[in-house]
Order: sequence, then C-alpha cells, then structure tokens
Amino acid sequence: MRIFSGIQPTGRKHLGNYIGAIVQYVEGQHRAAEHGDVGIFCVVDLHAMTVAYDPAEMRARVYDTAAILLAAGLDPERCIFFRQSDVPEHTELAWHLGAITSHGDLNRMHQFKEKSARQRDLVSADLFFYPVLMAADVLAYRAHEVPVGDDQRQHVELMRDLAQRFNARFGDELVVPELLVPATGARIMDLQAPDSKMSTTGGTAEGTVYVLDDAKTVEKKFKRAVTDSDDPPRIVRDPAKPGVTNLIDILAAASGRTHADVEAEMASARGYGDLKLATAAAVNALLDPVRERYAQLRPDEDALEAVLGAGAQKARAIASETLVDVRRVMGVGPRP
Ligand code: AQP
Repeated sequence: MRIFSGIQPTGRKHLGNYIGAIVQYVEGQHRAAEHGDVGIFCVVDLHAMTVAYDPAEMRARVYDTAAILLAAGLDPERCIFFRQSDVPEHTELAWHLGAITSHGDLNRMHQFKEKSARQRDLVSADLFFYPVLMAADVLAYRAHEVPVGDDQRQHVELMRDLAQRFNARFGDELVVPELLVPATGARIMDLQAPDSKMSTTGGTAEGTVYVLDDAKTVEKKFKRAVTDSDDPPRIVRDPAKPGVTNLIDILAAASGRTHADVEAEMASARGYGDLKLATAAAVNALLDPVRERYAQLRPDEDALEAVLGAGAQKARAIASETLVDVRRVMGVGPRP
C-alpha cells in the first residue's frame, strides 16, 4: 500500500494544513512501511508557481515547509521526502496526461474558479493546468492512497478519472488511487469566518492559526473566535452553528478524541469561553513540540537540502520506471 501527497511551499502553513494533511502524512509513512511499501511526500514548488510569487523567496519557503514536515515527524529513513521540481518526470507525465484531459474537465474545477478570481494580474495557464500536474504527482508513483484535506476532493476525483481513462485507452499501467480524508478535521474553518475554510491566501489574519504562531498568539486567536449568541450556549455540532462546530472539530482532532467525546466533556462547560480555552490548550499541546523542533531544524539549510536531494533520487528511481511504461504504451520516444 503506497501513499503519496504533496504540500505547497506558499505562505506559512496553518492549522488546516496541519490537521487536514500533515498529521495524516506522519501516520501514513508508518502505515505504508508496515505494509512493506512506502509513503512518498513532496514539497510541490511547481504548484506554488501557478499564482503570483516572489522568486527570491521560493527556496526559503521550501525550506520552511520541509522543516515543518520534518519537525512534525516525517522521517526520511522511513518515507521518501523530496522537492517536486527535482523530479522532472512529474512535468513530463503531466503533459502526457494533458492529452487525455478535456478543457471541460478543467473548467469545472472549483479551486481554479476561486483562485483565478483572486489574481490581480495574470491568471496563468499553469493555474488552469494545476490539477493535471497534481494527477501526475500521484500517478507517477502508482500510489494507492492520497491523504489530503476535503478541499482537494475534486482534484483527486479528476486524477482517478484520468487514471481510468489512461488505462482504458492505453492498457493497465496506472493505479487508480483512493482519496483519504481524515475522519475529524478534513475541513478546518477560519476562526473569524467559520463558513470559509482556513486558507493561506483567502482567509482572515485573525482567523488563521499558523503552526509557527507562538502559544500566546494561538490562545488570543481562539479567545476571539466567532461563535454564536445562543442563550444558554450550546456546545454541539450543528450546521447552524459553524463557529462552535469548528471549535469542537479542532479540539477533537488536536486531542485525538471523537466529536461525541468532546461534546460530552463540554456539556458541563459554563460557556463558549471554556470551549475556546480548551481548544487553544489542545492546539498548543499539539504544536509546541513541532515549533521547538522546527527552531532546531530550520537554520541548517544544507542539511535540509541534503534530505530533499536524497529523497529526490529515490523518488526519481520510481517515477522514471512509470515514465518508461507510459511512453511505451503512448507511442512516445524511440522503439522500446
Ligand atoms: N482548512 C483546511 N482544513 C483541512 N485541510 C486543509 N488543507 C488546506 N486547507 C485546509 C489541506 O492541506 C494540504 C496542503 O495544502 P496546500 O498548502 O498545498 O494548499 P491548499 O490546499 O491550496 O490550501 P491552503 O494552504 O489553505 O492554500 P489556499 O487556500 O490559499 O490555496 C492539502 O491536502 C489540503 O487539502
């Protein structure tokens, strides 16, 4: 059972990225190894180029993201961890998959609609093509599972369609991967705007909790989280109560409990203030060791580069085999 996922080196990683994705990577590397396979994780710098970005900062953001993932518990001895642009097979496979992707497929992607509306200057062709590169990221490794947050559901559905389309047209070469979203915390919402997901580019500053925020800032953001004016306050999950539901989800995910456990424990709370403080404490308990380890790892860019470089070699060995098969069945390149 092979697992693949990627994370962008854009901005600062937030609690949604952490609970929705990074926690699953760390767990996935162990599960894959237990099944005699490997978890493959990638900092997707090419995806970060699809929107306006600062070239002078890109490498530093890759190191930031790599250090967060290592601090969270990714172990390069157990998994394969690398930078997307170091493995050119991703972009080559994206081109090949583009041949079986329709313009209509890409036009339906919600994320393109949202992100293109936020671009002030150029809406790049790469932003439109992004889901095809994401499909290539996963299909190049014949991965069985893709751990992501709920916002990536549509992209994973497209990559499954493309793998099925490819296999039907050219022969059974690609694995059709399964989506893996966490049972709790697949969609962490903005603390100030709990109808919108916590987001690097689309969220509010006060409502976005960053992995590297200090404990006091985390507590302040939770204390100010939007709830509702129910009197008496009701600490239950309910679509009509998005702020409270989000806090229950975060508390459950951060403390490894179910929603029901959290609701039961909070039944005796005096008000939303108790829920906010309990959630901040659970998030700080989760992130404190990550921040500490990050502070040790981040300054040594040579060591981070060495980890990413070694990972890229292992990744390339797998992806290049897939590409040999893909080229052969598609009739591309010299006679096999
Ligand atoms: N709010 C969220 N709740 C749960 N999971 C989330 N993810 C993102 N937001 C949430 C998951 O984090 C992983 C890495 O995401 P990414 O950094 O590659 O970028 P993204 O998916 O585009 O989300 P961002 O970071 O918030 O950027 P914006 O919104 O600005 O584009 C993915 O698995 C994602 O599902």
